[in-house]
Amino acid sequence: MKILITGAAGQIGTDMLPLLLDRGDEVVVFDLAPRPATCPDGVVWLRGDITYPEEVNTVVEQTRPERIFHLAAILSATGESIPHRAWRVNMDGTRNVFEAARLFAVTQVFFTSTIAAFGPGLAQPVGDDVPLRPTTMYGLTKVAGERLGEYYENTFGIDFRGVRFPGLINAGIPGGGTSDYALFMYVNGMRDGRYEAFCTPETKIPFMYMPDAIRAMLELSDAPKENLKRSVYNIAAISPSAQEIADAVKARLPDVVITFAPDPRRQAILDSWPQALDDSNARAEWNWAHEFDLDAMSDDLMPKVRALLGDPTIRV
Ligand code: AKB
Repeated sequence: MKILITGAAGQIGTDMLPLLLDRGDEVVVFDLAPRPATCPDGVVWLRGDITYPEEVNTVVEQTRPERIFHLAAILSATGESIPHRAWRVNMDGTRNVFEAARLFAVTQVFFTSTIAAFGPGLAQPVGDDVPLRPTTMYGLTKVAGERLGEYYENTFGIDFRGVRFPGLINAGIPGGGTSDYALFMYVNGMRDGRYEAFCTPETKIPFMYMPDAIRAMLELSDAPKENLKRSVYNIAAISPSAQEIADAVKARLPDVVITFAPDPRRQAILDSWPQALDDSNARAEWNWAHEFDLDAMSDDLMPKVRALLGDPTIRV
């Protein structure tokens, strides 16, 4: 199957590309960034700006993918520093993707939403069908993206699907998210022997290891449409406190020093997000089940981070 991925130079795309090639998909990437050295042979890498409809239309018209995985987005922390650019990329870019899918008969558009779509004060664990009152530009653009996808499905017949991702952790370069404190504990802890987290030790949000996240996208994308009662699903895996993550790193790196110095601005964002998600609909309708708990993730992640730190082509 021919698949177009927008924003594949980011956290998810980097790990997703080899998995798609391994299962025999034909993969085209559309990203503002140049082809990274890590990009596997066989991937067609087309550079362009998601905010320009003519560029998105040209790529979709020329490549004619069956499915688009729309990953291009500016995340929460970066989005708060450049909110107007975040609107352009996340809102205009998403509209451009749906419009190109309509114009050139793309069967399915897969959208990555987020726990940032939720706002403060919700009963825990947070379900699929609660009021969505996000406090960040990133979060509100993701809520709008969910509703826009449903509009394109209901109005133009595009098969729209998506997941609300927890904070994602992979052996990669943190992507400008407020949830990145977890990944920094591993990467900076291994690189520098220390890390000062910008949150409190008690901070608790949902997290997911990248192999689980990518498997979730592919399983939902391939699920029989008749089994699905909604388009966008909460998916969950683990909800460790920041202290528990620090303890998991320290259990494997006894000399690492992880301290906490909360940044009020980023702490307020984290406090507005769910502590835990109810993903029972995903588990019932398309058999979602995570595989990595905190220990299994830490055991698999840390050797990969060590290899990343030793790679001269990658600056972490
Ligand atoms: C972020 O921190 O902005 C993202 C997210 C939780 O969607 N990782």
